[in-house]
Amino acid sequence: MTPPPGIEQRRVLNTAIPGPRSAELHARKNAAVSSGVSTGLPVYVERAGGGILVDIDGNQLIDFGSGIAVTTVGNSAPRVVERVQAQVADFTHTCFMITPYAEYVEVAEALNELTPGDHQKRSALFNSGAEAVENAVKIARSSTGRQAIVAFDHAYHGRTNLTMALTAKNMPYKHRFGPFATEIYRVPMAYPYRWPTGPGNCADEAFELFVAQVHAQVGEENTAAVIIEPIQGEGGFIVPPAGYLERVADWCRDNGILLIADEIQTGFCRTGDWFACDHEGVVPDLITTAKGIAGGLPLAAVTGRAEVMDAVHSGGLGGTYGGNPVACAAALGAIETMKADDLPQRARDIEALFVPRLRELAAKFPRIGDVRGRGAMLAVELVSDPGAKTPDAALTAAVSKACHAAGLVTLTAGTYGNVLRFLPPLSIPDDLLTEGLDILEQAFAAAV
Ligand code: PLZ
Repeated sequence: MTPPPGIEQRRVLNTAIPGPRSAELHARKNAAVSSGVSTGLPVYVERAGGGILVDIDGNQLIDFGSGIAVTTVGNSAPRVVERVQAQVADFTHTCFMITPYAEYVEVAEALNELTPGDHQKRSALFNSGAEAVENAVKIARSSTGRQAIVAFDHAYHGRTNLTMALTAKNMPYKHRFGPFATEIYRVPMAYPYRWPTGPGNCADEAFELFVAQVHAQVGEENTAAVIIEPIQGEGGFIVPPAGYLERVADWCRDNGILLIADEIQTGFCRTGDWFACDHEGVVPDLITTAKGIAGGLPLAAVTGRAEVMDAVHSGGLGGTYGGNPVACAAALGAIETMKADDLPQRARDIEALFVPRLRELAAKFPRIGDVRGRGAMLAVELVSDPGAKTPDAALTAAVSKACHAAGLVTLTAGTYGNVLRFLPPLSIPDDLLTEGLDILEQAFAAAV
């Protein structure tokens, strides 16, 4: 992939991280912005592209975060920039619900073609991932005439009221923000590393528990939908065992329950396929997408079976900005880039480069309890005691902090805060990946 012109693809440390200008701006941030909005690494960014973030002190950081899995095609990817610039000069907004435009229809057509399954589909566009999830629930309830929604332990679906109810983790997402939406039920997740009787039993036992709990505590005939992230994101990059998703999908179908795949983090080439469901041959009834879809502009979608999507009464779905023309233009540029540059393959190449290094690290540092993920969505889970698998959030924070100080942007995740996750933009060159992994290794050596 060609990075945008002008940003040299190399790490540069001019000052301490964060530098003095960032520190100054951060003081202004603290005076102007609600302290409820926190920042993981307060370096203030001026430009970004390829695999590099340039800050206002002239430092160049290696990006292993993609703004939480958003800049899959890279920041300011050339085809995104070109389309957005043209669109913003043509018109910026009409409201699709009033006087529509072609770009929205083209994005819907692309989603219907690219998402799993070759059945008839329809799409609707929104602004954020949480809004897409809310609408998927509305559509599922409307089309089934049922109310209950089943979500999983460790799930993350957003921060709005309904999606907080779907999200599992209290701190920081839900604490003191209740009461939450009703008719949401939670079941155990198939989490191989932490499955009580061992990873080998996880698929069967987790599936049996899921079926038994929905039957006993909700009732199949009351259940509109089961919502699952095919690889859980914020919850800790939990990859269910092979076959588990397919069994859940089959069981849903047998019971007239819709399966909603939340591919907001996993979608659009991130995991080495267009969608994570593709890897397992699973075809969900509804799929939510956002993040990587539009190269950094806010856009989200629900795509699903035509008869499900069309069951909603006319005018029942919408919003002032949903499918904004500039965001749609960005999506068309991002999708064109994914196709032209074969980004699913690029994500698989990143996995091939990354995973052996992570396994070597795990052999060297036994407090890396698990290495997991797929494509360019990879993680290590850290424990203080490998036998007892005691989560080690302090070590995770220390390693992440050391990476930041060395100019590598890393993110953490996990219900227990003990997962280091890696989500590089697919536009990052190999030598920056290798350099980032060297920094990670040094960070472990210093912290353990
Ligand atoms: N579903 C699977 O990963 C967003 C959240 C960051 P929005 N994940 C990043 C934070 O702390 O707020 C996400 C996701 C999955 C839904 C969402 C929500 O997407 O665009 O943030 O609303």
